[in-house]
Amino acid sequence: MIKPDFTCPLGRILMTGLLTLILSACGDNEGSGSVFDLAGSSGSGSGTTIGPSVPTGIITHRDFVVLYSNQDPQIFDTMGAYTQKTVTISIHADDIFDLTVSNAAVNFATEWGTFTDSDSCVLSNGSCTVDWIPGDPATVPTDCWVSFTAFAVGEEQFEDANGNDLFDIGEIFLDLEEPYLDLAGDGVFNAICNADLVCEIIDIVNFDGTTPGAGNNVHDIADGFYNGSLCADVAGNPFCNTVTSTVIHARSELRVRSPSIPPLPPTTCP
Ligand SMILES: [Ca+2]
Ligand SMILES: [Ca+2]
Ligand SMILES: [Ca+2]
Ligand SMILES: [Ca+2]
Repeated sequence: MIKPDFTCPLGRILMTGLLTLILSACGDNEGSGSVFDLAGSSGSGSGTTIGPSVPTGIITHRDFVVLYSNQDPQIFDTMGAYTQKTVTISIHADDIFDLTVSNAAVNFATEWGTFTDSDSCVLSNGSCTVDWIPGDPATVPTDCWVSFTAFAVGEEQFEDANGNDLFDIGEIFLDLEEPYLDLAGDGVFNAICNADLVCEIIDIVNFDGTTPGAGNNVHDIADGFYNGSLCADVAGNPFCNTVTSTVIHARSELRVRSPSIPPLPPTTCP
């Protein structure tokens, strides 16, 4: 998994997911208010075979990535006047076998600015987009980094150590907390709001299971279970959960700038 480096501006653009890593051996509000169905189906992995894998149709947290049509928009002209620019925000989503997912809804939340048409889109061949424009220049984030979060129903990722396409006892999984909008850019949930009264909380989950898919007015921490469709032994593995999906999310930051701020350097591979 990519480990986000929030000390590096490029790292802050690139990704996001975040999380609590658990060894299974150890035993907003900017949300749209959408209600997700957390029910899932059981997996039936058969291990690596020659020939095409069978798509699960479920987004894995491992491959849920936010991309921007312009990762460094200049929103003020040389006279210091605000210039409205549209940035298209894309999501890329695969399943556990790196096969694209279609027909799943993805929601977006932002720290600042406006989604011009919708804050949600539906995946087609692993991708969909929303359009965003900068907000009131008087309230641009002081650090010029605008936080975004994309979230959707999906499943947690695990390290398939024995290659049987299933989550087994002893394998590592990534236990996800509820989505949030990282206003502070510190990689953790803070119960704060900004001057525009946009808050970090995105209340879309109630992990106690009484009202799955609905909010509970608090930020839920990770539940301690693997939420996914590929448990090898649901009854025998204490880390398997009968709720086989959850709300995954990707956090990202977009830098906006004036002409006095130089463009970001091009990204290079190591
Ligand atoms: Ca396995
Ligand atoms: Ca935070
Ligand atoms: Ca909640
Ligand atoms: Ca979990």
